[in-house]
Order: sequence, then C-alpha cells, then structure tokens
Amino acid sequence: MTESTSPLSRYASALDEAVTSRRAIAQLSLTASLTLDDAYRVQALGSDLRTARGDRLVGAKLGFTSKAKALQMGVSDVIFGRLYASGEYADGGSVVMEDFIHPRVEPEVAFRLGARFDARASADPEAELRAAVDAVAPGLEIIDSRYRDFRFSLTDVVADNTSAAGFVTGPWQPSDLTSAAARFDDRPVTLEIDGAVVATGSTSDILGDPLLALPAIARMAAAQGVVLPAGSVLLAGAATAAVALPGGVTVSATVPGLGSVRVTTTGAPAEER
Ligand code: OOG
Ligand code: MG
Repeated sequence: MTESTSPLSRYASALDEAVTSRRAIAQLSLTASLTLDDAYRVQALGSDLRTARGDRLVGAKLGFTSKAKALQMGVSDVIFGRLYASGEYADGGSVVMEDFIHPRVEPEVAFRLGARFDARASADPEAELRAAVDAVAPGLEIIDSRYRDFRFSLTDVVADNTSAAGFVTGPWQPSDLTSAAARFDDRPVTLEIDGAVVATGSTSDILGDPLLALPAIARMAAAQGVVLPAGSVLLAGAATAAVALPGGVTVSATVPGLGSVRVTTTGAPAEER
C-alpha cells in the first residue's frame, strides 16, 4: 500500500478537509484503533498537506499541561502539536470566526526561539532549547477540534494536531533562561471577554512552572523529528480550562510581570451560522 492510500493518510486527509471546510468529522477512535505513534504519524502527514498548500511551521505547543485542561477534556497525558503561519494573529488584531468550527480560547505562556532548533542534531536537546529561547510573552491560543462536539480520545486529539487552530502573543520580554534566576511560576493568569473575567489560574498550574514545558517540547520535537525555525513560538499550555469564543468580542489574557495580549473577533464560527 502506498502512503497516499494508507489508512493513516486517509485520516490525515479527512482531518485536513475538516479544517478547510469547517465541518467537524466523527472521532477516528470510533472506527479505528490507532496507537499513539500512529496518531503522531497522522499529525505529521497533516503537516505535509498543509505545507504543500503553502503554509509554514512557525512553532510548537504542548497540551494538557494543566489539571484544569485535563479535567475539562478527560485526557491527562501531555501532548505535542505544531503551530502554523496561517494561524498566527497580531496582538490587538482581529480574528475572523468564519475560519473556525466551534472555537475555544485559552490563556497561555509563550516562549520565542532566537535560534533554529533541530532536536535530533543536538547532543543535549533540553539544554539547547532552553538556551535558544530569547523572550517570553503572554499568549492566547484558539483551539478548534475537528471532531464533532469537541470530544475525542488521546489518539484522536494527537492526530488532530492537538486542536491547534490559532494563536497570538503579547509583547515579547527578552529573557535569558540560562540564568538560574529565570522562573515564571506563581503568577496569576486572567482570561477576560469584553472586560469580564471568564477564567483564572496561575502559571504554576502549567507543569508547576511553564519553564518545564521546554524539556518536554525538546523531547517530543526529537521524537517527532520536528525542526523549529528561528523565531518559532512555543506554547507551554493553558493555565485554565478553555472557554467558548464567540464572534464580536474582545478577548484578553493578562499575566502580571508578562503583560497582556488581546484580539477582537468578527463574524460567527461555522457551527453558529
Ligand atoms: C486539546 C488542546 C489542549 C492545552 O493548552 O492544554 C491545549 C484540546 O483541549 O482540545 O492546547
Ligand atoms: Mg493550548
């Protein structure tokens, strides 16, 4: 069987089609039993489909690094996904909701890579990734499961690129993580929609300290053979449960010491039209 007709590439195509048509599909796990390796293979095949139509890898993310998220979704293993240029929005900019199926938003901590990172070419990927980070910022992630009712198993969500759909980062604060003084734990995180607080948490809810996302990203990038270009954005994971993101609102995340990030939404997501 050639790769283009294998079941894994058919799953990747079905998920990609859900992205482009904004129509949710049935969970793969209802009819197939994928291993975790299979699921990451589907994610990688999806990446090939995206880059073939001109999209570009601009970062990586972790999911389920906080208890609030794991409880909300009923999935507790940390997962790794890819961020694409097509999903990057400007701080203070607007996001067209027609591009999504049933989007949710969550507050994140983001790191920026000052240098290209090739985990497989590194003798010590964890140390190299930490040294490559040159700045930190508050972030917002828009997630949009390609599965009906936003329900999935661990392998489903990995195959679906961990629901990644959009992200925005606030002002970058230069940061040298090789300094022992660098730590980002114990800061309150607030998510607001139109000025009303819709979720609160702490940066400590992200693996104890969002810095601990970096070794996990280094390991998972090595396992997946993902090479991150200089300037890549790394999302450490949400500090709170995700909240439905309607059109016609301004959503913001604030982390004291890091600052704020905001976007305005226009139009209506596919499932509300
Ligand atoms: C999966 C993505 C989880 C996070 O920050 O925990 C995630 C989902 O909840 O759909 O991005
Ligand atoms: Mg997230």
